[in-house]
Parts: sequence; structure tokens; C-alpha cells
Amino acid sequence: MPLYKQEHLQHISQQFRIYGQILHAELCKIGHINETYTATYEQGGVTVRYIHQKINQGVFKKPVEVMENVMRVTEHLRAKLRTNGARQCTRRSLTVVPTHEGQPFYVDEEGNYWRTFVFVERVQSFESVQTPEQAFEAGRAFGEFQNLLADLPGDRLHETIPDFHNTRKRFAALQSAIEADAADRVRKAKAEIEFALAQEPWIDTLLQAHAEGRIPERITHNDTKFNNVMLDWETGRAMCVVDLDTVMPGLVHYDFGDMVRTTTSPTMEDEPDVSKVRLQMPMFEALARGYVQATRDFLTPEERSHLAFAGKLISYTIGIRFLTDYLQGDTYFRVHRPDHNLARCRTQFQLVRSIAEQEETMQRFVEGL
Ligand code: GN1
Ligand code: MG
Repeated sequence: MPLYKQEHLQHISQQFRIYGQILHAELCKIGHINETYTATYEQGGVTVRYIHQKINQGVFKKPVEVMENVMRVTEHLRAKLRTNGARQCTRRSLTVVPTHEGQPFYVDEEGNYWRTFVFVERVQSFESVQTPEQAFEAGRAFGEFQNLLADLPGDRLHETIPDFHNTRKRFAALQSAIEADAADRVRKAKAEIEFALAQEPWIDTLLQAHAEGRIPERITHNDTKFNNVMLDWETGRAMCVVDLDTVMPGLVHYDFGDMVRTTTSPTMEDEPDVSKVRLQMPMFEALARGYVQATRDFLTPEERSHLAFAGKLISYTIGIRFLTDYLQGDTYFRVHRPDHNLARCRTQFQLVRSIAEQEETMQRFVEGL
């Protein structure tokens, strides 16, 4: 981390209700959107850690609304966990550390929004799934998250990114990006574009089911990547889920679909060798068992009947978002190498193919749960 940033971060850190002195901070490389630092402090002779995070305002246009959602959600989770007699509540749900004025964020002199969380210790996250037990834990954790939020009182949460998982709108954005060809990359992505456009017949399935009142809106996480689940070092059990910026009204399938996308293939999201990308049935089965078990109280048979399809839909949707960003010159997702977004798109589309091949078996399994 460059020095000027350290000084800046020192200044930021002093705005929050943290006792003790900041010793050092490191940039966290996980995540394509926000800027995240792990900061170590000295407090009464021991070291403790906090997360400082700068919200990406290019992506989150209304950071105040983001933090309103985050506060309502984390406070509700904490209250429910306490009522349920859970131990180690600050390891089971994120805790926002307020500023000295009691605000959930600090706005710096450049207009950047910063927030601070208690660092959850003795947990780890993974970029790709290692065992079916982990897949089960991911399904259970996000299922429990939805279940705990099912009775959130008050107004509808803000839509922090409108139409976030609206595949039809994402499809239209892709079409515009192809038309504009702003970065002169259409010719390099010919095969991917062709594949993307050919899937159009099924992309409205869930939007239609929702419009017809067959599946309800719920409170969903919307970014249920496997690396957003924190697993206990010792027990391997999921302790908490992180990255709450997109918690908002949605369909349960957006969450389950993104879990299938990130928790069933042995590969990373940007695996260069697409022949390694595939949905592994044992992972899917464990994931679905964990999820269905945790959502038993509210999930309707109609919702359950679309779970297998959801994996294909969300892998496709994220795939066309990577493709669109590639065509537009990489303005949204952080990239670390040339053609990175194209590589990410290819793995998503390979997964779509793999799911399509196994969709009936997946469907039968879910129906039998
Ligand atoms: C972004 O950066 P991260 O991991 O929090 C994106 C998700 C994508 C994901 C793909 C707000 O999430 O929607 O699924 O990348 N978040 C936003 O890896 O766009
Ligand atoms: Mg995210």
C-alpha cells in the first residue's frame, strides 16, 4: 500500500469509535468492487482488527441508502441471534462500528464514503469449493440469512442497484454494448456473443413467474458468492455471510443461483482452462440440501421447482455482465490481466452448458428433498 494511503487511512480510522491505535493496514484483494482494508490496532495490550471499506460510488450511487439497508439488516440479525440464544454474535453477523457522531459512515474530504466493521476472527473464505460439506454450509448459511430476514419489520428495503438480476435488462445492455463496440472488441468475442444471444428464449422464465404472481419477492442477499461465506477455521462451519451492499428485495433464486454458480465447479471464476469448468453433482446436492433445510419454514413448492434452473440463469446473467463490461472496455469489474472479463465470461458460459446437460438430474434431486 503506498504511503499516502496509509496516512489517509490513519485519518479515516480516527473517525470511528475504535479504542487504541492503528498499527498497520493491508489492502484486501478479494472482491471486484469496493476498496477494503484489514487494519490492526493495539487495544489495552492486545491486537484487534477492523475492516475499513471505501464504497464504490460508481457502482453504488446512493451510499446512504446502502448503509440504511446494512444497518437495518445487521441490527435485525443481531437481535434475532440473541433471541435464539446464539453465542458469539459478533462472529455470526457483521457489526458496523459507528463514527464518533454515531453515523454508520464517514465522508472524507473527497466525498468518499467509508464504513468500518468488526473483523471476524478465526474464519476463512475460499475462492472455490473444496468439499461437499463446504457446499452444504454455504447453502445453509445463505438460507438461514434469508430465513432470519423474512420478518424484517418496516418499509421495503432500498434497491441499492435497481434491476440488479434482471436478465432481460442485462440482455438489452449487452445488445447495446455490441452495437456501440466502444472498445473495438466485438470481433474478439464473437463466439461468446453468439452463445449469449442464442440463450434468449429462456431468459424471462423467472421474471414471468414473478409477474404472474407465482413466485414472491423476498429479502435476498444478491451476491452469494462462495467467498462471501466465512467458515470457522476449526469446525469448517459457516459462521457468517458478508458483503451486504446488495441485500434488497429479490427472488430467492438470485441467491440460490449465484451459490450454484460459485459453489459447484472445482475452478475459480476466471479459470483460463474452461475444460475444467463443470457442475459437480455431489456439490450441487450438498448445497441444495443445506439451502432447502434452512428455508423449510417459508420456501414454497413453486419456488423450489425453479432452484435447478436458477443456477443456469444466474451463471448466464453474470456471464453476460462480464461480457458487456469487456465490450465496454472494463469499466465496472476490477480486472487484473488483459481480457480478464472475457475469461470470466467464458467460465460462466461453460458452466451454463454443464448445468444445461445435468438440469433434469438436478431438478429430480431438488424435487425429492
Ligand atoms: C461483484 O466484487 P464482488 O465479489 O463483491 C458483483 C457481483 C458479481 C461478482 C462476480 C455489486 O461482486 O454481482 O456476481 O462481482 N457485485 C456488484 O464475481 O456488481
Ligand atoms: Mg459484492
